[in-house]
Amino acid sequence: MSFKLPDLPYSHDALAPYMSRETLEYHHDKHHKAYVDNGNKLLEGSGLEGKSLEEVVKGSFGKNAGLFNNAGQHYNHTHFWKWMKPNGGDDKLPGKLQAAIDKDLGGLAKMKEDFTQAGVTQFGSGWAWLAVKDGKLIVSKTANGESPLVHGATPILGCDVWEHSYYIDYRNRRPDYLKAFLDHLVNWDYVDEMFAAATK
Ligand code: MN3
Repeated sequence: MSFKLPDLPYSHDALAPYMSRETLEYHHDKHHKAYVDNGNKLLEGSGLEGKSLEEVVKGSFGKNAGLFNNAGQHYNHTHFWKWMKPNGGDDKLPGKLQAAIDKDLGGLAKMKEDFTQAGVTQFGSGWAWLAVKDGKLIVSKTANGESPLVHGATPILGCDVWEHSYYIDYRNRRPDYLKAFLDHLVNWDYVDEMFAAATK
């Protein structure tokens, strides 16, 4: 198996004005492509060739930093594009997911507040997360290419808070970017799909 850059599931213009064509051209076409190209070079001779992407991420964590950073970001970004959609972020969540957010996280408004706080307080580059751990939803943050996958949990929603994800559109206003992501971009149907897979 080798890594392959997935196509965006929408046009480069589709997420404007919340995420611009220019941001997606740099972030998907250049940054994500670099993780794929570098990951493929580092996969050779690593002993993890032929494994699934999740297995490469988990197998390289703490052992092969170069491969981990690129494979981890490839995993994160592959889902990140699908965690967004045009006209996303409406608050009508699928029933089971909404019920779990109410039960484990004190409701959608509180979940958004905690997710934003996680993203704002992640110093430097990294990700804010909604994940399933031991059957329950949690909000967390990680640095660089890490994800809940290497902390015993399954990510179901993540937002990239590295500056390349928002600086063109929001300059230094990371809280505004996180608010736009949650209120206008999140594809809750894809979050629900990952939630269902993680809790079955
Ligand atoms: Mn990124």
